Amino acid sequence: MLATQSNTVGRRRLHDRLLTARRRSDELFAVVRPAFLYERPIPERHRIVFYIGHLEAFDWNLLHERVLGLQSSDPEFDRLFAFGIDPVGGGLPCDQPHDWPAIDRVRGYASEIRKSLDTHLAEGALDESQDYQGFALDTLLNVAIEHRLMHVETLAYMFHQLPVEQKIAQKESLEMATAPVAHRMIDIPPGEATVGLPRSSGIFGWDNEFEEHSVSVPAFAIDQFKVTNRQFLDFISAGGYETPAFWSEQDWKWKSAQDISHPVFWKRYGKQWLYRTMFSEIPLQLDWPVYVSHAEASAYARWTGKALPSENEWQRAACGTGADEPAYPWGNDHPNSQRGNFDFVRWNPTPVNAFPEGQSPFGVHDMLGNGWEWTSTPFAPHPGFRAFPFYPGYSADFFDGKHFVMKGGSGQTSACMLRRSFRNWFQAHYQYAYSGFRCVTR
Ligand code: AVJ
Ligand code: FE
Repeated sequence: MLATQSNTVGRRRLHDRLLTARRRSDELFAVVRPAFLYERPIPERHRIVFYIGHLEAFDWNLLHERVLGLQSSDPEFDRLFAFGIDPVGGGLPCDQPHDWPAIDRVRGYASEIRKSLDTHLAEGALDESQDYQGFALDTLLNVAIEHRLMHVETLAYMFHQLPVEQKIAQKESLEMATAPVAHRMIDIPPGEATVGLPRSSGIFGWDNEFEEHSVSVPAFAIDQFKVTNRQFLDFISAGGYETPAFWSEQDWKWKSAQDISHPVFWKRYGKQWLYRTMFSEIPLQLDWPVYVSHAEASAYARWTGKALPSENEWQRAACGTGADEPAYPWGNDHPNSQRGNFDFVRWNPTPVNAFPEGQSPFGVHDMLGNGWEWTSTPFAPHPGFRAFPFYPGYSADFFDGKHFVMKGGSGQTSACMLRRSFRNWFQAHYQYAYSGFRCVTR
């Protein structure tokens, strides 16, 4: 009886979190002027309209039959918005705006789903003790919530690429004065770090976060701060984009074919550099972290004679205290706005030294928030990995040696995904994420 009551309370709390996440995604879509909802700001991704349907289709496909025993009234949309339209020939997608249903139909589909899910999730009739393919209802609800919140971040940086006239400007707090950044490296002695999440913890995690394991990490030194736009400008001035020796063969080919000569967030204006914020263009902010692809980050690292950290090194520098490792770099307190730039407080980065209260036990700053950090580690399963049976491709589809682990988080990362085991990943040539890096020497 008691167990059932607390489960019901837990479900209500998760349902509330789902409603809050929906408000976030609704607010974000409202930033795009309606005339531009069929645009595709990033060539590799879908048109914006897809995601309006996708967020709801995902929740529906996960829950309607498996948990709620409901029939779908629109299986065609369920499929369309689960995956979108496959690019023909494996290249970039080439679907046209008119290939997609009218916005009113998409919105109608979305609101029907919300109504139905909310009615049934709020009912007391759910059997809380039941498991679904071995997973509790809580797990499925967390999957729905975090899936949506991950898309809120990927949509934010997708909308970042939309021309400013196509967006309704929101207030950007850009002014944050900090002391000049004094870069240095911090020695991390050899020792242990704990990577991954134990299945027994009861903490929600995605399939790729399990199982927990201990790694022993040789001595290395790591940048105290993320690499800044100022430092990256030095790389550009030194001819970084024109020197093949700094690039792997594949990365050089990509850079040359795409004619890339600076971070995608920068814009050359005569002899001046501008920075493209979410809603404006401002002078390049030299103390902000640079956001670049893995390829550009690796080239910079090679130029300095350093390297990108491995996932294990990153974990060791963030929380690897040996015993009783903290939940976050700063300790066990829940994330709050003094600890770093995350959880949607601002649209843009801050200087890299803005959050001394977020530093790790070794004194490394800004490890959570203000931009993900690329690692040198290809995305691969931890020992003991098992794909979620209700979403088999979530991670496994990307264990292909072409995706690299990113750790940390950005201004648009929800606090719930700052847990130490969370892993993000993108391809080496993906320039659009809020993702920078720091370097190591060994
Ligand atoms: C974990 C951010 C790489 O956006 O491709 C959303 C998350 N997967 N829907 C992505 C995701 C399916 C994923 N990342
Ligand atoms: Fe998705």
